[in-house]
Amino acid sequence: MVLLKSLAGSLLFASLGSSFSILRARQNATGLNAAFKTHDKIYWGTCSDQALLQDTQNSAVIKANFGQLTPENSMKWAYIEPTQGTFSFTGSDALVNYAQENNLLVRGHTLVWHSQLASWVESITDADELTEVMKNHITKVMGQYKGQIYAWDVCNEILAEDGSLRDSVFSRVIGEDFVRIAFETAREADPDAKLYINDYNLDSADYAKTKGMVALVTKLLGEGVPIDGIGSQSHLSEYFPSSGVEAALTALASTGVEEVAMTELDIKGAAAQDYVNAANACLNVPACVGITSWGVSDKDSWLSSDTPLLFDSSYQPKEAYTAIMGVL
Ligand code: 9MR
Repeated sequence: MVLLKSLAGSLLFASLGSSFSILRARQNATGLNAAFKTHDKIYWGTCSDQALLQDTQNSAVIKANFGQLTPENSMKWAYIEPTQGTFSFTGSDALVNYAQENNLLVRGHTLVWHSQLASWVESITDADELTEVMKNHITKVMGQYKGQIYAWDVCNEILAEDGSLRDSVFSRVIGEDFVRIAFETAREADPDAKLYINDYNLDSADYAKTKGMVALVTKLLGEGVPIDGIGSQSHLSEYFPSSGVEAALTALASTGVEEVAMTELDIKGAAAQDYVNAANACLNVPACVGITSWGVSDKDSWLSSDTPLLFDSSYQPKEAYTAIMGVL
């Protein structure tokens, strides 16, 4: 009898448990990330950092709608290695911990970038010294999060608008080879992370910079440089409209790179049709694994006055959000 009772109890418990999890699954499926994932994509994410993750309204929207986080600033060189050999992981640890607690993927951003670079790096003039500094930076930062990062922006914004290599301390002092060295160092530091080259204004297949990116990645892949993905930041406006994105992603994918992603999506004015076009662009390009919105609320966008995001300043979903959910 006791046995029967406990058996009945555990059956009841099991059935309650499964209806709870079905309910939870249904609730999750109402969010943007879950809806996007039903189309064979890996994530729809956003950027954030410690202060915004502690904001309860912001955090609630993230938990309900996003499946991936990019640190907006905390992993940039100026913050993470402000003086040589001194690493400050407080902000980035907070983001990675939040992501793990909430089952979110992380895109690491970014290792080699001319901007938000520590001034001590800018003043290096010796190629061997800068190579060692770059390798050490990549190894230490990636090592801190080894096995915990889905993808890393290894090189960010290294092209000029005409498609040539941008002038930076890295290109000036080391030459183009800094790109190969950076990717090879990154592969060694965390073999499981997808390694990305990331840039902006790659939103039109005909644009010189997009062509330059296609040529560079094709060449580097031919030389065996371990690049897994091309990130197209996707800061869209009248200059780079949503209508060009699908063809541009297709061109980037034609390099033979394993995956492409829209890594910093925002759209001036946030017209519903523009957001639908952007979402469809990723949906229609098989190599596109995901979209990252560059922020949650217009209030916190770097382009706040352009109101470019999916949630307004009061964290309410905008028309563009509803339109995307309609498509999904
Ligand atoms: O959104 C970021 C903003 O908070 C910073 O002040 C700014 C500094 O350059 O960087 C912004 O993020 C940039 C990203 O790291 C790289 N692509 C362009 C983004 C918008 O400027």
